Amino acid sequence: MERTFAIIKPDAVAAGHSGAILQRVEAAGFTIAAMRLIRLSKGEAQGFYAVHQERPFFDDLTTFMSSGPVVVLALAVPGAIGKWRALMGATDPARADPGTLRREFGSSIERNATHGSDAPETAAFELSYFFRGLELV
Ligand code: 3AN
Repeated sequence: MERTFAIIKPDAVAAGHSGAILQRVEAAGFTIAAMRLIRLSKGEAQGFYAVHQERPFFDDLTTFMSSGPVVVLALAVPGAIGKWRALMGATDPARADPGTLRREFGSSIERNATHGSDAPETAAFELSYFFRGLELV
């Protein structure tokens, strides 16, 4: 069993797509091991995306991620990290395959509906940034 960390981003929550995305999560066989609706502060978003702090889009990205509520999730299934990234699709919704979450619910490379950890080390960091061990069922 592997766990990954996922976010339903502010654009998707504001558009009322949380339920549809959670339905896709469950239909794809993930177990929801933890889930919370939160609003990040700018500083919390900066801490979460610290690996991107030198990138030109860092300020816009962290402003966007703190612009409204998000759903943070721990998802469990064998191969969860790769499986969730496959379900999300490419970072840019315009390049994401038909049927993927970002193609269906994203509107730009920034407002791309969902986040997912890209490796075991980032999954461990990201899960621990939002969830205590005791919260993971
Ligand atoms: P992914 O989320 O697919 O792993 P990363 O790690 O390259 O993509 O980027 C992290 C986040 O930064 C993305 N989810 C996206 O919202 C945002 N991002 C990436 N590239 C750009 C860009 N060129 N302009 C604006 N935002 C970007």
